[in-house]
Amino acid sequence: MAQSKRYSERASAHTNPTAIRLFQIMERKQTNLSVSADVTTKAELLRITDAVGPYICCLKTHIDILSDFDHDLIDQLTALAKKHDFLIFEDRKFADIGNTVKLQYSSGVHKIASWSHITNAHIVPGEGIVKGLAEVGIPLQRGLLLLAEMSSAGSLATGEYTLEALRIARRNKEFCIGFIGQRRLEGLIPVEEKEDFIYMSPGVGLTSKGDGLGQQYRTPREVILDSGCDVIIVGRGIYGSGDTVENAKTYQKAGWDAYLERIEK
Ligand code: S5P
Repeated sequence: MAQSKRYSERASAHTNPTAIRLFQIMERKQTNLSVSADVTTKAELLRITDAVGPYICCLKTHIDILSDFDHDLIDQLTALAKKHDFLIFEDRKFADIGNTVKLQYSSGVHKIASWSHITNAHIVPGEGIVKGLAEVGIPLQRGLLLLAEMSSAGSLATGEYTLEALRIARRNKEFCIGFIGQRRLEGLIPVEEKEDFIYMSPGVGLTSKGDGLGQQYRTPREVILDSGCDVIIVGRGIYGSGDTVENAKTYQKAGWDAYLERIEK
């Protein structure tokens, strides 16, 4: 099972270039932390990114919440990704028919596919959404995560819906590198040989249990060790209060310690 293997071993066995890069970065920097910097100005996003850059494997963005978005921001984020050695994941949560998401991914103001190594999609529209995104993403060697589960209370992504995400990913392995979810799913339907999906899990907090708007938090240990996920996604737990750099270091250590405990089990 993938969860008992080292990230480096998984890098050597994988075929998707983005998945390989992510695993290599995780091993090199000893981090399974992705910071979600959900702020609304370019200056704040760049400041947080430069501060947490050394401690993360991946920066997660919501590019459409920025009130002063411009292409210089993309140039600067790309430069920071090179400087600190991390990937960029635009959390766009595509949710339309294949033809529409293809345009949303490649075009518009944000031109997401041109700079974001990873993006994600809901499976509500069916498999066509993956086919549409893949037409843009595969030639650029990008990776896609499917939302198999959500961290929010009352999420409808459960049961058969969640299993369908796994089935769709299995049929589209060249582009689907994994899931946004709360736990590894492979145990639920038979595992196929040489299959290795990356599980990124949001809703992670060491002190808070929720935010009053439905978000629910678990600790890095619960996410990585108990649920077998690979990457912890942390937002307000890092930039919300206190010292951003110290918080990033704390989550990096908690996530990495849980991973070491998992592979040594
Ligand atoms: O199920 C989900 C999926 C995602 S991608 N629950 C989530 O919270 N997210 C995202 O993770 C959400 O959009 C936000 O950007 C981040 C969590 O932020 P936090 O401040 O609650 O840690």
